[in-house]
Amino acid sequence: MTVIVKIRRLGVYRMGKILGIVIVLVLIGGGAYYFMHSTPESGNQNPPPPPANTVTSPPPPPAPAPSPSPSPSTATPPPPGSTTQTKEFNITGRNFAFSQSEIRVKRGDKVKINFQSTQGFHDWVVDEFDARTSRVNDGQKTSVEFTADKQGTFEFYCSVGTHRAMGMKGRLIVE
Ligand SMILES: [Cu+2]
Repeated sequence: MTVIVKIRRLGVYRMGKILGIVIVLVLIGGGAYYFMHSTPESGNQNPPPPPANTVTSPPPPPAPAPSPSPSPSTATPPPPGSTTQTKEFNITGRNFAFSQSEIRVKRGDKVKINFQSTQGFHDWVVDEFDARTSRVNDGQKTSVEFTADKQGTFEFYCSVGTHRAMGMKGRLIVE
């Protein structure tokens, strides 16, 4: 009985010894592994870049100065709705002139021309806005409406015969 116990104890002793050796080997191997992978390889280190690189590198382009918000008076459409108003003009025509030679409105305005002939056969026309009254004789009235959606100075005239060349014209100024 005691021999078996001794053998068993010996076996346990040997098992423990082997286990201890294995643990030591694992620790050594792990340490070696850690050591190989954590140590920097000094031979492969790149030399620091020459200082000339930083000297010759161009400076960053200067940022564009922030410009104040532009006021494009001619490029943007007029604000819708609220500021639009109808401007009405009463104009008469005779041989050979209009009662007024200049009409001034704001861009985006609706324009209404009430035209009456006091002498002769006339109309009132602005080509750029496709605005044209009917032709009327002495005492007759007519009218035309259009939107002055372009800025500039335009000529209004009478398209009857040679009336325009004879002086039946004027300026429509859209500001
Ligand atoms: Cu005329």
